[in-house]
Amino acid sequence: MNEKIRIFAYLPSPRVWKSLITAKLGNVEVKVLGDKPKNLVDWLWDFDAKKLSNQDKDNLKNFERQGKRGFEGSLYKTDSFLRTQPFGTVPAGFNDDGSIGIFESNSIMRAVARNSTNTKLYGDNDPYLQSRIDSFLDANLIFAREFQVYVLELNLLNDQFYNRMKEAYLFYLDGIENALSKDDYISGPHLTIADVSFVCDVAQFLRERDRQHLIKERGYEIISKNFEKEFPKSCKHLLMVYNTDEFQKVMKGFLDGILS
Ligand SMILES: N[C@@H](CCC(=O)N[C@@H](CS)C(=O)NCC(=O)O)C(=O)O
Repeated sequence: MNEKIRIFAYLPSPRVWKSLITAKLGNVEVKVLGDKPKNLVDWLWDFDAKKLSNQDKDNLKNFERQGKRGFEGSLYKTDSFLRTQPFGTVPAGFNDDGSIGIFESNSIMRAVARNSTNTKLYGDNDPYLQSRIDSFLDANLIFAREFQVYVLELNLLNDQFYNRMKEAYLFYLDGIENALSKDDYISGPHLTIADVSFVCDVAQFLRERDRQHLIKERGYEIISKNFEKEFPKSCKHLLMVYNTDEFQKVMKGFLDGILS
């Protein structure tokens, strides 16, 4: 199979899992390049991403840029990386020859789904069904963005960050719980990329439970404390989908022991 999508990112990353799970469900070839988060300072951020030596870094001073979000210090982003990835973020997706950049993990996942013959994953080529899936993905991104800020600010947690996160969590899960009262899957009668995105982002959010001591030290309770009771349909759905082969092969027990 030929590479259809390439992704450069820190690994492991639930943002990349969205595309990898979709690739498994849709039989699409995705190539992933990357390293642990702390090691990405030693990589050339490019379609042809590669690990840099100190000598390489000296020769590539013109590509040295300051990290903007989640990274401190210098990153080596090529001009062509910033042309194709205007926000300069990872995961960075590309078409097969690197001429087109695709950013935002939900959009990279959509690109994988659009390359699949399994059209059910993304609304069966029906513009309305596809747009309904997009609606869930947009709602999911707002939740995920609040969550990104929450995680980055956990050491400095205050009422404002905490309450924004709590509201975003309750709003998103309330909508998912309602959707699951009507349909077997989030966006209709079968699994779509709306479910993939939900599982990856909510699973990552639930891992706030690992950090409950820190959250308590800051004077707060974990936001997902009553997830199982408050959102029973979402919880059941999460576990059901998470336990299927394609998800397990990528997520490798990530949620084991986290839910009661
Ligand atoms: N919502 C985006 C988030 C991407 C993002 O913010 N990535 C950060 C790391 S978590 C980044 O690449 N920062 C680059 C920088 O600091 O310059 C997605 O899901 O892809």
